[in-house]
Amino acid sequence: MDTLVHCHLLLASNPEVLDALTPENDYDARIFSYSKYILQGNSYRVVQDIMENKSVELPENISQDNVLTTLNQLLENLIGDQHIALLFAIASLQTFIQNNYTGPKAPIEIVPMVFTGNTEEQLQPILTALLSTAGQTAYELMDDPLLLVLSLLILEKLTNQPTLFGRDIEDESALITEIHENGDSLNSITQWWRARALLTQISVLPELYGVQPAIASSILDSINLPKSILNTIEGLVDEEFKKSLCVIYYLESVKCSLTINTEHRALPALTKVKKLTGFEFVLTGARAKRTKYQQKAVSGLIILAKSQFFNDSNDTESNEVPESLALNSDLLLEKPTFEAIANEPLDEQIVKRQKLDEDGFIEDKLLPVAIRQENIPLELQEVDPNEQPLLSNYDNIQLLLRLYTIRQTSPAKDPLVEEELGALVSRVIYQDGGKNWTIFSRSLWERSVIETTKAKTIERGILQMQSLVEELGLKIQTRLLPQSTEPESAMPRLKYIHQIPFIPRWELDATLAEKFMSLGILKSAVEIYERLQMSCQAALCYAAVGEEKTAEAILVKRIETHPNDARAYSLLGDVRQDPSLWEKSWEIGQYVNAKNSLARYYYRPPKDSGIDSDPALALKHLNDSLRKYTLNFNTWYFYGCIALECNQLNIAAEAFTRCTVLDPNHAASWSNLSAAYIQEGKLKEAYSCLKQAISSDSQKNWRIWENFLLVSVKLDEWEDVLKACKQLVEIKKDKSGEQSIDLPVVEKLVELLVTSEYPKLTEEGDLKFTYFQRSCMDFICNTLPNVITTDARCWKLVARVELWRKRPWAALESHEKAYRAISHNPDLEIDEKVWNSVVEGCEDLVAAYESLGEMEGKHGEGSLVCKDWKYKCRSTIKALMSRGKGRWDDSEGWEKLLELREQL
Ligand SMILES: *[C@@H]1O[C@H](CO)[C@@H](O)[C@H](O)[C@H]1NC(C)=O
Ligand SMILES: *[C@@H]1O[C@H](CO)[C@@H](O)[C@H](O)[C@H]1NC(C)=O
Ligand SMILES: *[C@@H]1O[C@H](CO)[C@@H](O)[C@H](O)[C@H]1NC(C)=O
Ligand SMILES: *[C@@H]1O[C@H](CO)[C@@H](O)[C@H](O)[C@H]1NC(C)=O
Ligand SMILES: CC(=O)N[C@H]1CO[C@H](CO)[C@@H](O)[C@@H]1O
Ligand SMILES: CC(=O)N[C@H]1CO[C@H](CO)[C@@H](O)[C@@H]1O
Ligand SMILES: CC(=O)N[C@H]1CO[C@H](CO)[C@@H](O)[C@@H]1O
Ligand SMILES: CC(=O)N[C@H]1CO[C@H](CO)[C@@H](O)[C@@H]1O
Repeated sequence: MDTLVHCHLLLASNPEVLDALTPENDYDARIFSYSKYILQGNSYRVVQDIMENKSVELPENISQDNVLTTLNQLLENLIGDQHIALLFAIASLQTFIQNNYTGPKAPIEIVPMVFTGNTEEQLQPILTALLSTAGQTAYELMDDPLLLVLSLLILEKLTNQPTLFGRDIEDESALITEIHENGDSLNSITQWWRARALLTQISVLPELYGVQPAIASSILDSINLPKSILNTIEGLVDEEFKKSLCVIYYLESVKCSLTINTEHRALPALTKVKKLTGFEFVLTGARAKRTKYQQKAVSGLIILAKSQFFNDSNDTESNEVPESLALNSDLLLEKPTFEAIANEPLDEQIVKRQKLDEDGFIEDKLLPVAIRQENIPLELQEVDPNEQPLLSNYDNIQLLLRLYTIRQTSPAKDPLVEEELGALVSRVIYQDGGKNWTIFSRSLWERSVIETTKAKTIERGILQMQSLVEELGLKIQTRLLPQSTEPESAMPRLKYIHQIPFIPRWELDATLAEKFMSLGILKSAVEIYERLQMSCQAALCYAAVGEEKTAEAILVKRIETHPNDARAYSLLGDVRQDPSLWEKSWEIGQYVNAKNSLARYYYRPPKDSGIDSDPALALKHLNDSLRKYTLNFNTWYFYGCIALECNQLNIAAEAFTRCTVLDPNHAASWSNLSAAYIQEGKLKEAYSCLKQAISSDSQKNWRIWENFLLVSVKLDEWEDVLKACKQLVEIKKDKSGEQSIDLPVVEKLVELLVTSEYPKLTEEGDLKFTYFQRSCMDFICNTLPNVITTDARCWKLVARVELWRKRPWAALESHEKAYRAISHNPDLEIDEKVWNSVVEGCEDLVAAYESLGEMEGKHGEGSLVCKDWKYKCRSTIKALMSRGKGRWDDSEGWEKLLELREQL
C-alpha cells in the first residue's frame, strides 16, 4: 500500500487516485492526507504541518557548523518515523522547486518555522554555503535554500549514506549506490527522490563539479530502480501503470545524463522509452512555404510524429499556459506550410551522417530519418503535416530530450543541426489540443534559443525570451497578491518537472543576458547580471567579448567581498594567466577547474613566462583534478594524451578507458587506448579497441585505420587487414595517389588469395567465393587499377589475381599495363638503371605473352587470349631496341634483348 502511494507520488498522478484507497487507521490517514497535499501541488502544507511548534533556537553566533548541528538534532527526532520523514523530504523538495523554478511561490516562510528568532538574513549565506561544493558557490539569491538543505539531509539519513554536508569527500567510490532487483522498495523510492534532490542541487550550482553527479547517476543508472519497486506491488497494478513508472524512470535517466554531461550515454534509454510508449516519429524532407509572398515551396525538414498511447493524461486541467508571441513579420509566415512530404532529396549531409540501413529508414538513432516517401512508417504516412495530431506528454518530453541530446552532442551553430532542432521544437509547439504548462513553456523557450541564432527571427526570439522570463517571475508574483482568494494550483507546473532538465528562473534570466551580450547590447546584459548578482558570469561574458580589463575588475571586486569564492580566484587566474591564483583557488575551495588551468599552463606555458613545458607536472595537476571530479571527459582525454607522451602507459590506458566509458563513440579515444596497449605489447586488447574505433570513426581518420592495419597484420586477421587497406586507399587516394597503397601488405594479401582454394562450380553453375576472396578480388581488380599510375609491381599483382580468377586475357592486359608503366619513363635514354629495368619488364611481358597467349580467350572455346602473341613480342622488342639504339647498343641489356628475340 505504501509503495503504491509512493508510486503515485513519483508519477505525480492525479490526486483523485488516492480516493480509491482506504486508510486502515489514523496513521495511514495522515500519510494519505500528506500524499494528497503533495499531489495537489500543496506540498507546503505538509512542511507546515510537520514543523508546527517544532522550531528550535540557534546559538548566539551563527556558523555553518552550528547550523548544521542544530538541523541534525532537529531531524534526529523526525527520522524516527521513516514514512513521515520521507514525505517531509519530498514536500520540502517540491516546495523548493515550486519557489524557484515553476512558481507560484508557496505561502509559507520556512526559516521562521525551523528557527526561532529573526535569523533569515544571516542564514542565507550559510545555507548557500552548505549547498556549495567543490569550490563553487551555489546561487546566492535562490529562494528558501533551507528547503533543499532539509530535503537532502533527510534523504541521506534515510538511505544511510555518508553525509555530503560540512566535509570533503575524497573517495567517491564509497558513495556509489547499487540497487538490487529484489531490494527493499521503500529504499529504492527514497534513493529515487535523493537522485531528484541531487539533480536539483546540481542545478543551483554554476558548474558541474563535486560528487553529486556521480551519486545521482549511480542511482538512475539501473532499471532495478523501478523493478524493485514494482516487485512489491505486483498484482496490485495493471501493466499500464508499470509501464508508466518505467517510462518516467528512463526519462529521468536521460535527464540525468544530460545534466551531468554524459549525454553520449542517453541513446539506449531514449530508445527503450520510445519502444515503451510505442512512439512513432521520423525526420523527413518536405516542401514548405516560409514567407507570405513565396510562390514556390522550397525544401525543408519536418518531424512527423504520432503517439500510440495516452496513458499519461491523468492531468489536472489548467488552461493557463504562457503566451506564444506571434512572429509579427511582414515577411515570414507564423509557421511554414508544408506541401509534398518526402519528395525532396534530403540534404546529403543528413544522409551521410547516419548509416542507412537497406530500406532507407534509420532506426535507433537520435533522429530516425526517412529518405523517401515509402520509407515513412505506415502510421505516419497518413499524418497531415499541417495538422499533426496531439502527442502524449511523455512523447513530447521524448522529443525535447532528444533535442537536448542532439544539441549537446553536435557542433555549435551548425546550420543543419539548427534546422533539425527547429523541426523538433515545431512539432512540440504546433499541435492541436490541450497544452501542458511545463512542456509548452519549455518548448517556447527552446524555440527562442534557436531563433536568436538567426537574423530573420531574432527579434521574436528575444521578445519571447523576455516574455517568458517575466511570465515565470514577475507576473506570477503579482497574480499572487491577496486579491485572488484561491491561489492557482502549482501542480500542473510541477507535473513533469523531474523528467525535463531543470532550468531555474535565474538561469533563464542569465541566458537572456548572454543573448544580449552576444548581440552587443552590453547594458541590458549587465543590468541583468547585476540584478542576479552573478559576478563570475558577467566576468566570463566580458572576457568572451574581449573586454578582459572589465572582467578583471569585476573579479577583483568579487574577491574583496567574497574572499572564499574559489571559482572567482580561478577565473581571475584565467584572465591573468597567473598560477598563484589557481593555487589559491585550489587551496581554499579545491575548485577543480583551477587544477585544469594549472595543467594547461605547465603543459604549454605562455612564451613570455620563460618556463619550459613540464608534462609531468601537468600530469600531477590533472591527477588532482580527476580525483576530485571523475566525470569530465575532456580532462581524462588530456590526461591520457600527456600520459602517452610521457610513456606512462598504465595511466594512459586508464584515462582512455574512462573516456570510452563516458563516450563510447569517441573514435580517437579508442584509438589512443589501443596505442597504449600496443606499446604495452597487449595486441589483443589493442585490436578490439581499434575495432571499436573504426566502427565509430565518422571523421575518416587515417591514423586510426593505419593502426588498425598494423595490429591486424600482427594478429593475422587478414579480413580486417583487407578492410583497412581498402579504407586507407579510399581516404588517401585523392591526395597521395598510388602512394596510398601499402604494397608489402597488398602483396601478402594477394599471396593469401592466390594460394587459397579456387571454388568449385555449384550445381546451379555458380562460383561460391568466400567473403575474403570476393572482397579481395574486388579490391585488387576493381579498386587498384583506378589508383595505380606508374607502379608496375602493382599491375603485376593485379595480373596474378586475374590469372587465379581464370581470366588470362585480363591478366595479360595487366602485364601490358605494367610494361607501359615502366617503359614510359623518360629517363630511359640517360639512366642505365632505368634502361635495365625496362629491359627486365620487357622480358616479363614476353614471358607473359608466351605463357598466356595460347590459353583459352574471353569468348570461350575456340578463342585464344592472344592469337598473334609472337608478333606482339617481336614488335615490343623492336620498339624498345629502337629507343635504345645509339645509346645502349653495347650494354648488357641490349644483349639480353637480342637473346630474347632469338628465342622466339
Ligand atoms: C489514471 O487514472 C485512472 C483512473 O483514475 C487510474 O486507474 C490509472 O491507474 C491512472 N494512471 C496513472 C498512470 O496514474
Ligand atoms: C502549537 O502551539 C499553539 C500555540 O501555543 C497551540 O495552540 C497548538 O495547539 C500547538 N500545536 C501542536 C500541534 O502542538
Ligand atoms: C562566538 O564565536 C567566538 C569566535 O568565533 C567564540 O570565541 C565564542 O566563544 C562564541 N560564543 C559562543 C556563545 O559560542
Ligand atoms: C593519481 O595518482 C595516484 C598516486 O600516484 C594514483 O594512485 C591514482 O590512480 C591517480 N589517479 C588517477 C585518476 O589516475
Ligand atoms: C532569485 C530568483 O530568481 N528567484 C526566483 C525563484 O523563483 C520564483 C518563481 O517562483 C521567482 O519569483 C523568484 O524571483
Ligand atoms: C486511455 C488509454 O489510451 N489507455 C491505453 C493505455 O495503454 C494501453 C496499452 O498499454 C492501451 O491498451 C490503452 O488503451
Ligand atoms: C493543461 C493540461 O493538462 N493539458 C493537457 C496535458 O496533456 C494531455 C494530453 O496528454 C491533455 O489531455 C491535457 O489537456
Ligand atoms: C587518433 C589519435 O591518435 N589521436 C590522438 C592520440 O593522442 C595523441 C597524443 O598523444 C594525439 O596527438 C593524437 O591526435
